[in-house]
Amino acid sequence: MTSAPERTLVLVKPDGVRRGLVGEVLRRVEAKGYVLVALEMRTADRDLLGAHYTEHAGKPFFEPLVDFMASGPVVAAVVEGHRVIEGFRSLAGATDPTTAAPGTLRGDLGRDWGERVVQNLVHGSDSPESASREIGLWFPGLS
Ligand code: RTP
Ligand code: MG
Repeated sequence: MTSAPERTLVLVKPDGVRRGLVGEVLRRVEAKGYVLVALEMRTADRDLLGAHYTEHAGKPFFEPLVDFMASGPVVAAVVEGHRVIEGFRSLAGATDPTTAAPGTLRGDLGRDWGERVVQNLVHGSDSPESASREIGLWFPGLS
């Protein structure tokens, strides 16, 4: 079956950058056969993070989540491939690193640090609509 390749937004979160896992995350993305089409390291401001996580606004973990995501640089990437949105979510594993399956990024490399918000190394867009919206936020110049 043929279909156009998808794009997704991947973030290596501040815990992943602090722990020196940027290369490992990008290595696994590329080893899977996905293609990096944009890549940038930056410390995100709270406006960008509020827009990025707008679906979670008002939830108890929203402010700790924004604090955590603003606590240091992240690596943002636009990644392309067939069914990459679903594929990267599968590679990342479940949100909770304690129960994320071995073999996944969060399962192999993450753990619960007992912090105010779950620190789980990576973000990946969860739908084509989210991917389009998030890529527009993080890489507004990308065609
Ligand atoms: P992400 O958006 O960062 O890729 O993670 P996700 O889809 O696996 O999880 P999501 O439900 O979108 O939640 C976003 C991030 O918020 C933190 N979180 N904490 N109950 C909690 O304490 C809780 N729930 C979510 C995590 O950092 C999660 O990745
Ligand atoms: Mg999410």
